[in-house]
Amino acid sequence: MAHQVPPLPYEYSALEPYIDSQTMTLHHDKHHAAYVNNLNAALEKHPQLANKSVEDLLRDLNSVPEDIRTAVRNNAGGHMNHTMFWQIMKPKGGGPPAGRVGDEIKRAFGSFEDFQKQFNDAGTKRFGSGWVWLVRSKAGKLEVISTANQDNPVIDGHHPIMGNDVWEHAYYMKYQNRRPEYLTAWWNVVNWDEINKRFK
Ligand code: MN3
Repeated sequence: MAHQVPPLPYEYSALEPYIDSQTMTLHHDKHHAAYVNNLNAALEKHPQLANKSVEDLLRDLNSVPEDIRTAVRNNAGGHMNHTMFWQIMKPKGGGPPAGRVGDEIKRAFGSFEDFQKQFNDAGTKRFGSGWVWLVRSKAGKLEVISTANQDNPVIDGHHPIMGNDVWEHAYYMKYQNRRPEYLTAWWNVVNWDEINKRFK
């Protein structure tokens, strides 16, 4: 069964005013769909990979045939990243993190505010396109990292707990060149319940 774009778990307009409806429509229906289509096209050449999850493909990229390795890295990455992204947002989200993830963030970063600052800084400084993440590192520590393009942290053995998309397509229509403003606004739609699930 070919990979498919999961439906958005809310309306395109649900994250207004922080993320506008037109951005959500294009981002989900066009950008995410393109990653899925390109992934399926690449995998058609190697049917033995058809039943592997995107995560399994990315965790072991060296076992993916070389002729499709870059396509899988970019497009399985794009599919996995965006599938998480829609889930870790919700209307009327935000606020300080509850549950275990809130405690662990405080322990690792000093305070929620210090964590937000580090996350926003890493997202602002990512040159070009990419993502900013909270991960549980390979060594078991909570860390803020950023990755280029559609690289998912699992490629380097980290567990992605949450991430924000800093490609221009994620914010340009509403925020134009003001990426830091988007990064700040994004905290209003963060779904801490889902992030706590991912943390476990
Ligand atoms: Mn995107």
